[in-house]
Amino acid sequence: MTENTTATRADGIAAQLPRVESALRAAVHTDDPLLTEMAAHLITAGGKRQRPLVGLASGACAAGFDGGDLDGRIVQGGVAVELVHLGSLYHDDVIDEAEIRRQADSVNARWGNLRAILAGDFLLARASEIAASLSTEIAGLLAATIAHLCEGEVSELRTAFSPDRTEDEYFASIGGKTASLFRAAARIGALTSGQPREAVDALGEFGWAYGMAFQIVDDILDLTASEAEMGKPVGHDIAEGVYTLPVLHALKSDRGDELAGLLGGEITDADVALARRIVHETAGVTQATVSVGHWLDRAEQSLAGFDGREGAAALMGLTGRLRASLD
Ligand code: GRG
Repeated sequence: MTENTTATRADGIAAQLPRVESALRAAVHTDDPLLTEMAAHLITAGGKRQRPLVGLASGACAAGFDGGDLDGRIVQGGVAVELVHLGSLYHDDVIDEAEIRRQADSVNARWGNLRAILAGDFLLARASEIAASLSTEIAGLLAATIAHLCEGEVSELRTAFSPDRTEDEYFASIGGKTASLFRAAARIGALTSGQPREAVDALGEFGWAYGMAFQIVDDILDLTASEAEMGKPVGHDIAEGVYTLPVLHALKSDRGDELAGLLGGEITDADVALARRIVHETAGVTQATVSVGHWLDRAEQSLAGFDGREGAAALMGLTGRLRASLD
């Protein structure tokens, strides 16, 4: 299959995203105008809708699907997952005291922490309602995934400001906070399209490996991209004491002691810039990029049983784009 065909198929699935958008808006509507406005705030602000895309494309891996409109249950699955993602962003921005999200004011910056937490709770409640309408298994899966997100976040907090954070601790944390939701997106797409158990598991594997790669890329870009490219402040992880894969590699390099001297506690903006420069001057980013490649290889290998399926071509399009984002 040519790269062009792969890209076209990914775009074909993306053509279903407007259905996700209108269902998202319907899901957050309530009789209270303030709650509706707060709950819709980040939906309006944008976002890449990566998790619904993985869900839709996984649904399109079903045998016999050859394009056209996907079943409404697959769309609703993608909506439930995006609502959990949104809820986690509302809470995360309160935790981090972040002011900007999706190039807009964060909900906490605009309405305060109390309302941001409540609006985040509301999004999780709506996600749970939709999941329960799909099946008991999907409701259980989404609930377990919310627990994994919390575990991932708590494990990140436990190792905050620790230059001794291990790679295993890093991978456990990103598995919980990011990969678990991508895995749920893929499994829900497979379940709502009625695929057999082996297919649900294989697509879940895809989601997990893709989610790991996605978070490592996010972590690399926090160190290498500009504020304009990211639409939010960069170098944020180092300032927050979250030492990500490139930093952990750099700490093991011959510049490790120099870098460790800057880390471990509150840090000035000038020292964040210096720490970023040191990481750049080591092989840390390159080594983390190699790790992204391994996770993406693993994601692609899990699609072996879906050769020729519409959705598999779309998922391959996503891995290809993530690979290219670091070029
Ligand atoms: C209550 C569900 C819940 C969770 C509580 C706060 C928390 C525990 C978890 C935070 C998880 C988190 C924010 C992980 C980061 C994931 C990540 C890579 C976010 C950015 O995702 P993108 O790039 O963002 O897909 P857009 O804006 O494009 O959707």
